[in-house]
Amino acid sequence: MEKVLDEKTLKQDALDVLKNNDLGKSTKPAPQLYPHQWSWDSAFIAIGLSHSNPSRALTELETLFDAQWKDGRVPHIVFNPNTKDYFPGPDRWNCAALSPAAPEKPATSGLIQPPIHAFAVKTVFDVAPELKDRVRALYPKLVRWHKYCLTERDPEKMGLITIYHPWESGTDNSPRWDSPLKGVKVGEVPPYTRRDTKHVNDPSERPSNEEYDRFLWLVECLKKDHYDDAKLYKTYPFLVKDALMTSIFTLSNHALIELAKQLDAPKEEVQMLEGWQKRAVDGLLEHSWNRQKMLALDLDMERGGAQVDVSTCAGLSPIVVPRLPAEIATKIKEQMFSDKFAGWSDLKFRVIPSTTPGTAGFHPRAYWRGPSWPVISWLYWIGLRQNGFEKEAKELRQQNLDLLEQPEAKFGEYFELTKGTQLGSADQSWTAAVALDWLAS
Ligand code: 9WN
Repeated sequence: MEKVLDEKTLKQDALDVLKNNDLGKSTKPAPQLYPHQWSWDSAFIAIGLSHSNPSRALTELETLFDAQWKDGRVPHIVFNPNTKDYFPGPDRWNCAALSPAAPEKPATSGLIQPPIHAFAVKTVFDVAPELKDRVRALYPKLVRWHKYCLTERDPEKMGLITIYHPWESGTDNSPRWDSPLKGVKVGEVPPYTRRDTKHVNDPSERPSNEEYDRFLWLVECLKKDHYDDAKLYKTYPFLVKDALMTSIFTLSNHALIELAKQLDAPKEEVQMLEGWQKRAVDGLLEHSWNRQKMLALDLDMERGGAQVDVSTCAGLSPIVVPRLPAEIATKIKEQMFSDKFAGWSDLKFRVIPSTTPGTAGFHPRAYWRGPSWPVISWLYWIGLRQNGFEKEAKELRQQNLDLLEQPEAKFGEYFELTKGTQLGSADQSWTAAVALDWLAS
């Protein structure tokens, strides 16, 4: 067996990945597959960079928030004008022409991704209090972002964030979306050429052409309604309350409340943030948490808010909810290390599968349908520690580091479960970033 990398080498390699993917004021998620700035990737990247260069870490988020829309949404992609090698690019989204809320420049997509940014800003601020003025300047933008999530994306006031597209979830091809997507009748999609499949070893690790047609049809529907939330809510064919997105919101919103206090924000504003926190936590526990399955499930709003019954890593997401009731935290921890997830007997490393092996929609190599994403293990490592499960957190960290220390792991985007083989892109920024945070902890 080939010798594994030592931690010092792993750290240097991780720093090199981030340096090579650095676009100046933001970082691309991967050298070729993802050549622009992605929203939640940048938050993880900032956390990874916080240990070596907190100022650059904050720049990452400042650049992202410079592209914030007037309605508060933070776009899932901010386009890098120096590359054309990505589809769908700025012309296909056409946001500035279609929506008065979109910035003229930079060009962005019209979707969102999980709001982990306030948590990242707080992480950077904790290690670099001297950045207070810059954090103060970002703070109101974070408040507007959270407001967007819990108003425009939750007109029912259920406390759960609605997504319009699997790309918003960050877990694009998860079986979570199979049933809601079935209800979408695909119309005429303008012609296009995929570029993503040429940047991976095996195109079957990426979504299929049929799935891509569906994704692009949804983009056409968003454009027809000018990315206007009120209109979309009436006519749009894919409205799903996302459990993972909402759990992440509570983690981040809790950090935002702490930031508000540190920055002496007005009392009423702190109370408003606390109100959102309560609403989101209650929403998750009342509507999404399924006691029998011991998983948080998404709600399909096109089917009267029915829970989508699948077993994926998103189901474990309430572990990141601050002040989660101990009884639920224990159930999630047990579930996480059961044979459905990190305790599955065929795993080479005891990391968290994106979908429970053998269940509906599972595929050992396909996108979000089985393989493990280190970034998800990292998120749940945070959650385990937050709930006092130190032993399990330590073990999860070590197993992920063992996986990443294989010389052929190369900071993969995701990994096959039984052999630990690297899949998707190599040199993925957020994988390097979470490795840096694990190594620093
Ligand atoms: C579409 C960049 C992004 C991540 C997502 C991941 C993947 C894009 C894609 O890559 O999504 O946004 O083309 O598959 O699913 O979580 O932010 O790393």
